[in-house]
Amino acid sequence: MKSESGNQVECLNGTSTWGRCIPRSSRCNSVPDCSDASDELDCKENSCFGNFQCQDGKCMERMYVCDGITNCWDGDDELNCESWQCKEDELKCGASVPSPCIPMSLRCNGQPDCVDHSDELNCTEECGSDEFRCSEGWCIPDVWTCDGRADCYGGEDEKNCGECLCGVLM
Ligand SMILES: [Ca+2]
Ligand SMILES: [Ca+2]
Ligand SMILES: [Ca+2]
Repeated sequence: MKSESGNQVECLNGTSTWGRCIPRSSRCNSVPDCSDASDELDCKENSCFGNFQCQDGKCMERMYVCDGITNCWDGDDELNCESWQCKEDELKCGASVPSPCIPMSLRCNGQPDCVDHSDELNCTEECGSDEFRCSEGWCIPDVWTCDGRADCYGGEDEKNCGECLCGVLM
């Protein structure tokens, strides 16, 4: 890395998909963000900065820890999830185990990031006139109802859609 200050770090060659710098959280997450992958250098020595380190040394974003999917080679990202603690700028998805900690910036961004959609709970008091309220509380555009894909956690946006009127040619 060239320099690190505040919430950004500068790529060695100065180019990335983000521009000259990348967010600090992308440093040592095992995803190359700088075009020269300089953000993934010297990561084991530095304990992956704010990210999670697998026992084999691989780094990854904390939101993949205790998300129910094994990401570390030996599965240690899904161990001891009862005691997995979120940081101050993170949100715990639901109360079940395992449940991951996601960045607080994903709360109320209009897109469910937690499996149970709890990050989109209680975000707006009312849905707009062209929106549908899911029972878990988040609003989806009307056009997402009856589009054949469940967007609400309980799938109620795909209920009461009217049955296909087949059989009229009998
Ligand atoms: Ca990275
Ligand atoms: Ca995982
Ligand atoms: Ca979200």
